[in-house]
Amino acid sequence: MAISDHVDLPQFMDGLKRRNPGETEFHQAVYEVAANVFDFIADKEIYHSQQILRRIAEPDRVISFRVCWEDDQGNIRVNRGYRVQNNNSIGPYKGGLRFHPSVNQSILKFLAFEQTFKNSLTGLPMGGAKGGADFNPKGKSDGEVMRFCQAFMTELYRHVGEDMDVPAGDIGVGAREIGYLFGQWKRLTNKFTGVLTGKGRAFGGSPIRTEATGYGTVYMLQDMLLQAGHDIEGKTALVSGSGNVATYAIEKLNQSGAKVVTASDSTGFIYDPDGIDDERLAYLMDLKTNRRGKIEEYAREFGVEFHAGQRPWIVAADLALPSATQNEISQDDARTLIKNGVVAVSEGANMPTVQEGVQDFTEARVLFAPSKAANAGGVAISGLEMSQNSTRMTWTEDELQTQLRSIMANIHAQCLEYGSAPDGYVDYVKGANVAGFVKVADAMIAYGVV
Ligand code: NDP
Ligand code: 2IT
Repeated sequence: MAISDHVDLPQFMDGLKRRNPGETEFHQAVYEVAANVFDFIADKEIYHSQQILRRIAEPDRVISFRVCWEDDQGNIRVNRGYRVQNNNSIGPYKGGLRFHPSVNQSILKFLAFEQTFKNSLTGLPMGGAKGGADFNPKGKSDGEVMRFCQAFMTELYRHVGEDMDVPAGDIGVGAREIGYLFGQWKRLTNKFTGVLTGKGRAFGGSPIRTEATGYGTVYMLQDMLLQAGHDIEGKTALVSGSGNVATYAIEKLNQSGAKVVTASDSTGFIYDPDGIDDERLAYLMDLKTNRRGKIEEYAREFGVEFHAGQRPWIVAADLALPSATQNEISQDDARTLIKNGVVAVSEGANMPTVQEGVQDFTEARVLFAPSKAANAGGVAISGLEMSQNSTRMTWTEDELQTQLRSIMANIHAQCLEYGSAPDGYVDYVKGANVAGFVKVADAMIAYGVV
């Protein structure tokens, strides 16, 4: 069949939407990749004839199950759990678990699809998956969270394994939840293996896994700025979120000499014009991670502004690191950031910018690192946690810091290889999509039709 006989991008997207009705986040994630990949494969018959993109955009399997547990009042509660195993061409399925009331099949399919390309960019042998539940951990006691995690793993355990599928944390799943999940896995299987990453250091967790995503997002920012002749030192940064990714991004930004003036949660954002220094960051981490409070308390504690129900993008700054959730930068937000002179955006969260916003950043020649490149540091250290568990060894913190820095530099280099435009601008979106695609596609071709 000649290339001209194959479907074009609009036909491909029409088919995807027809087969996955209403799954808007999934459509968005696939479109972003397909737009670049269609250009790249225009003259490469093998990728067309083997239907590679069509195959990657059809998850290997979507598992959905009932999770039944008892709350502190003795009421029976029912949630829906999922695991989307998108693609295991280059390694065991790998990706986080999200516990949030908004979780649905569309969101997990988008995340599992993205994860496939992100994991490929790390250079480590990991396929893509994502899972979670529409469980809301807010306001639940530790006992309720424990019983939920145990009920969730009681079904999930039959679908995961250290060489099959290795989950980790994401929104609403941190050290506490991973501990409960691993404890239940161990009880059900009578095995002690690296079936989850992000574990506590006392039971097989890796040094710097907690810091890795936020740090990596800043390393990507540093490399982009350096490539374009800018310096991070002295720049003002907006961060959204105040969870795992956001707080360690703030820590690394502080270490790099930038000033972070915002942080947020689902209730609004704080604006601290003097900067969230290390002391205030320690307060924020304790508030959000240990006390599970609302960010307004930070504003009260330090006498700064709290903007209820708003996101930080209205504040003028040089750098933006969206690190809360998907689609948190609307097209209007992107335009406001551009108008206020933003130089670079590094996405800590997964797909935090709407498609039209990404286009506006690109047209305005803003340096823009998409999530699959920028936040890959977390899953990269997860991959190294798997290696350490397999060999029953623990590497030193210094070794892992060096590895994380070099993995992020390598991702930056891959983006340059596939995303450099003739005018010198680097299209990191294109670079990441194509570099992530090639490895997975070539493995799939090697396997034949499976
Ligand atoms: P956490 O649960 O630790 O923190 C999430 C933060 O985002 C909280 O401040 C939360 O506010 C806020 N948030 C969550 N949902 C919404 C929403 N719908 N609207 C507004 N604010 C919201 O999660 P992580 O830091 O782990 O994850 C943040 C992002 O980073 C996600 O997109 C995740 O997929 C991505 N990511 C995470 C990795 C990791 O290693 N953890 C790796 C790569 C990407 P509140 O406290 O009020 O709920
Ligand atoms: O989106 C992500 O990369 C994560 N939530 C981390 C996945 C992992 O397996 O560490």
